[in-house]
This record gives sequence, C-alpha cells and structure tokens, in this order.
Amino acid sequence: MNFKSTRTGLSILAASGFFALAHAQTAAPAASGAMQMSAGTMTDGEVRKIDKENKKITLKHGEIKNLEMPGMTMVFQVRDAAMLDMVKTGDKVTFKAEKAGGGIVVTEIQVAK
Ligand SMILES: [Cu+2]
Repeated sequence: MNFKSTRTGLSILAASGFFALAHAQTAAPAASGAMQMSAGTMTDGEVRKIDKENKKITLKHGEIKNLEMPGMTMVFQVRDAAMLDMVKTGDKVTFKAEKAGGGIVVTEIQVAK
C-alpha cells in the first residue's frame, strides 16, 4: 500500500515538473514577440476506444496544430500503456501528439476539466 501511494506521488511530481518546463518554454518566445507556438500544443479529443494490449487509443480529435492535421477520428499509439489507465471510453480529454518513428504517438493525455 505504501509503495503504491509513493509511486503515485512520484508520478504526480514528475507530471507537474514537466508541466512547469512546458510553461517555461512557452513563455520565452512569447516574451520575444513570436506569436506562433505550435510544438507542444494540447489538443481536445474524446476517447472512442482503448486498446491496452497494443498500447493504442482511438480518439475523436480536434485540429492538431503542431501536426497540421484537421479534426477526425483515428487510432493513436501511446508512449506508455499506463497512460491508458488515466482515461476511459467516452471521456473528454486533452492530449499532446507528436510524430515519432513513422507514426503519431500520444505523449500526454488527461481528462478535460
Ligand atoms: Cu487525426
């Protein structure tokens, strides 16, 4: 039990650390007057299907600006199968997708508030 709660605490810490970093990176170009910031944009979506065995998720998504992709429903690879424990079918989510290894990989996902 103790181990589990420690692990959860660590991953929350890691996630918030990552967030702080992302914010810091976003702040720099804005300060220098650059308005276009495409990399690392969060995209809205809705979970249609989860395939844990194959580390895949089907998302109905809005425009993914950093990939220049219009809204559609499609299957994504996820970076880490544990990400699929954080969402369920029907959830409205925000996620980050990047090109990696010839495919598109979801690198971050969270239930939309
Ligand atoms: Cu798509």
